[in-house]
Amino acid sequence: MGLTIAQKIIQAHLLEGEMKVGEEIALRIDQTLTQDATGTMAYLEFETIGIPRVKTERSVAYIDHNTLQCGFMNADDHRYIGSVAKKHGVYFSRPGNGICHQVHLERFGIPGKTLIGSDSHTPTGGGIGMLAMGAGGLDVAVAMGGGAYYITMPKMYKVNLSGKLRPFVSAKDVSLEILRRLSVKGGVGAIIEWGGEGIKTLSVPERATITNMGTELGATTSIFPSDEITKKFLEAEGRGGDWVELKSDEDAEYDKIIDINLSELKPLIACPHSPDNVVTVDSLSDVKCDQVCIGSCTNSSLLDMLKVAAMLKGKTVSADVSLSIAPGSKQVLRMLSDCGALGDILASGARLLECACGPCIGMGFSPNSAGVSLRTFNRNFEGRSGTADGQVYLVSPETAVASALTGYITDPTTFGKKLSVNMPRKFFIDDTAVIEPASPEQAAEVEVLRGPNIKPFPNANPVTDTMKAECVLKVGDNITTDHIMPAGAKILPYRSNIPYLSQFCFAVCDPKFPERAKKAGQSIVIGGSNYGQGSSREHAALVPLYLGVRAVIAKSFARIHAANLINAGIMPLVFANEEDYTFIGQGDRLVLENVFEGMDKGEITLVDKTTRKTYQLKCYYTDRQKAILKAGGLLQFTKGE
Ligand code: MIC
Ligand code: SF4
Repeated sequence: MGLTIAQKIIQAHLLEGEMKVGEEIALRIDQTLTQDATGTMAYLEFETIGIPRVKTERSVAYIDHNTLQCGFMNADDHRYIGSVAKKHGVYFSRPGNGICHQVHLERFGIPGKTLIGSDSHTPTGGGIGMLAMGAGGLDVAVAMGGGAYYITMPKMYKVNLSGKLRPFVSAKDVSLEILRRLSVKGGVGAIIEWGGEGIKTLSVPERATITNMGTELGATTSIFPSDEITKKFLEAEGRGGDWVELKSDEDAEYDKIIDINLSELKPLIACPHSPDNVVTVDSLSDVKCDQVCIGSCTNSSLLDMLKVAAMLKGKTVSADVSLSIAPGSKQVLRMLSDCGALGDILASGARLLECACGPCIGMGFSPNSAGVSLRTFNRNFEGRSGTADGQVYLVSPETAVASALTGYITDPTTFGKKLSVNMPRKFFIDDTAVIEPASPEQAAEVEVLRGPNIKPFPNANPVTDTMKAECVLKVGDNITTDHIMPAGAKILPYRSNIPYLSQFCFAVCDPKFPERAKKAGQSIVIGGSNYGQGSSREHAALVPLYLGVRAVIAKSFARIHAANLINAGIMPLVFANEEDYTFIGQGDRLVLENVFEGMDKGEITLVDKTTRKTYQLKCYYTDRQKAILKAGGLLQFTKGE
């Protein structure tokens, strides 16, 4: 039987396990990336593991999330990451150089290589044929130290594209279409390969938009072949030598095949508060906009920005709309400025933000009260914008501009017949904002600079055979990591200060949760399906750990979050009968019995002392995961190895 592209890369990097769907496999990791909001913790963990120099082919530390610097916290963390990177062999992309995924694609990504990043949108690298996955910071730390990355062997889905996008219909609309069809759970446990004749009409930035947003499907990752288009992109980056061809075998088998005819797509929009809440743009034409934001790792490439500039040229943004533009990297900004397109953008009345995540993670530019904000981003979870009642819609850059100009949600295909931009054959290359690490000989002299915001992480808590705990919170389906551990300008600067962060745990669902959990001492959280979807932030596990959470019982879990819980020594458990979810209430006194035997059997008994009922819970832990839980988390497990 032939192999898919992902299976080929997995086969070439397989350290342990068999390529059988559902089995745990261990992969050799060629490259890692971190960003600053998850990076401080990842490097603290790397230091604790105690390996002097990274063993990957390339590891890069980016500063892109925490760039507001209201006080010493972010600046201290930047200095910490810069110095720790220098000491241990990691390249350091300075603040202002751009969003990790955009810069990594431009300057470091290589087709056929494995990449893990402490950010859920790492699959952006799939746009050039990398096997690129989001992971918790600790998994990235272990990989930097030369350790394997463990995943469950995914199913293989294929999306066959045919036709060609019409003018003003965009790669973003392809992402929204697949989300409309599959939902935010539709990609769980799968790698999505994009193929068919239609991919020949999509450039690398467009492909990267699509693989980036595959994260919102819950997919392990998404990948495009590496073809002539990939080659042209790498050549434009002066990296033609990094190109290799990658394609699936003719007789490769897929678990699911989805067909999308690009020519038939219409501009789409995801309504508040979920990326799969998708309708056509023209169905919302009476909705007035307050704010429009263009940027984020989904839509901040030069191609996107040139289209935006072409649409804005000679026009003025509606007086009722505040428009922001954040190019994805210094390279994009420089080229926009050199060709005059930046002038067209600014002349329209747009506000220029720095090359960073910014409003996407609530770092400034929050909308007004109940404001309608159209964003070219990938997530519109409730409260994420920083305005609790903000109404965030996800759109393409084309829809964003058309709407910013009219002041209403506007279908951009009504805008004109043609939208063409000239992409340069060579990109402007300037890597001065990437600091090289010290040589192994000089590394000993590098001092790691730590600020007072860095606090020790929570103590390990090995799983015990009987675990008595109170149900301190019961939540519904699709709880995101933004619910569990919110971000935003006020909280994000404290990512290396777990005690401080703990005050905000589950603030969106129930502000009293931290107090209650602390009082209970040991606790359990009950969740619905797809618990922990969204980001890779391990803080959504470390903070509950700090507050005493010992287990989360849910109908199902998102991949990265389940791994983060185990890494933190918290048991993710699944209801054997989903209906049992209904019977457990907040405040119930719960006991997990015969845990060790249950872990081996794959089924643990839960006794609800309050209602005197007994339930069966499934746990699908591998021997490695059982050992991690018994050790009290991956860090202890790794140190003890
Ligand atoms: C996000 O988009 O939610 C983030 C912020 O980039 C996160 C990482 C984090 O929480 O720091 C992600 O996607 O993993
Ligand atoms: Fe940054 Fe937003 Fe992308 Fe996350 S999704 S990496 S916050 S731009």
